[in-house]
Amino acid sequence: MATSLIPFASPNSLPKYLHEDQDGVSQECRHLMSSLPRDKGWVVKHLFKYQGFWHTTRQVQGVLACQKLFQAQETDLFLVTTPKSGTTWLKAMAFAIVNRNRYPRIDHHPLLSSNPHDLVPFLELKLYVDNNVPDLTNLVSPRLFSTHMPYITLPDSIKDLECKIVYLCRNPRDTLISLWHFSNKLRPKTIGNISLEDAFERFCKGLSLYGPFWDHVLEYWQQSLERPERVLFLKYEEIKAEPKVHLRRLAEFLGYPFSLEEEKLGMVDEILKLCSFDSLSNLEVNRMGKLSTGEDNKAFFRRGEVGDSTNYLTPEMIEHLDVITENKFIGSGLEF
Ligand code: PAP
Repeated sequence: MATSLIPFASPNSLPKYLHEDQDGVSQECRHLMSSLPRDKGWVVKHLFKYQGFWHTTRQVQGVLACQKLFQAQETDLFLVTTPKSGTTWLKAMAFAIVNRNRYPRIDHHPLLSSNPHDLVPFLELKLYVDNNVPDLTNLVSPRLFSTHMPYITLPDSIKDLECKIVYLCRNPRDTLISLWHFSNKLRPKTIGNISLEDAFERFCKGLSLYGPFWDHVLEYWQQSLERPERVLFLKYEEIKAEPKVHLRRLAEFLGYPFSLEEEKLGMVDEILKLCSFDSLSNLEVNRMGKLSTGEDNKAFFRRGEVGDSTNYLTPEMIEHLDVITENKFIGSGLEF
């Protein structure tokens, strides 16, 4: 079984949502956190359980600010994911679909010079992080936002206005391995190493960023069954297996279906190529650049494959995870 050989990041290079000092944390947030269950984090010292899911200190603050201040518009589109389930890919595809009339020239496309995370901002991790009050007045309609927030935590206006939500998840084995690698890249030296065994144990207990993984997925699965016109439920593995089918589905759901003429011109293939792992990960901006929130862009591109977890997890670990998944999803109609 492989262990991480990735060098530690310095604490200064941590994105804001992982800062642990109390300086920028509001009184309200500190007060709330003192009453929340807490446990050990993978990257930071502590995670806090808010509304049934685990967050870092600054995430709790971002979530609270967002719940209080964010006002959705009917035309807004939300991309929701469990961490490491293909968020970067989904952002690229949705951005390219929705903005294809604004950027008809693929050779001058914003995705060639900006990381998808800078084009589709996270609500709680970027816009509202640290109690920031973002100026959203210049955003063109439809506004595209993303979040890892569980359904229960979404700001009321998103639910009240019945905004469209695209939810993407990935099988828990590959999600866990991707999250473990990502955590290794971000973790400061001061809190030491996390073994894969430790990460596995915590993930299985539900103790991971925005975990329990299964509860997060089930909430949105349920919503997609109850209101399919409002919540589109996607799986990373299914997009990998049939990219064209799912890109078309995504475009239709978002309200931007491909016309016959666009189909004939090969637009579906062009967008898929632009957003592919190979194209995005080889761009200068994604090899050398950093996000405005501090992470290296390259941290979001590793293998981009289905099944890499078998290179890390023992057969016993895989079986254990599969049993948890089966038990959690029993009767839901959902499986991986
Ligand atoms: P986030 O939730 O922190 O934003 P996210 O983009 O979901 O991260 O996770 C990165 C994973 O998506 C990586 O998976 P891996 O660790 O198993 O390799 C990354 O390689 C993969 N990924 C990024 N871009 C693409 C893409 N264009 N196509 C397919 N997979 C991708």
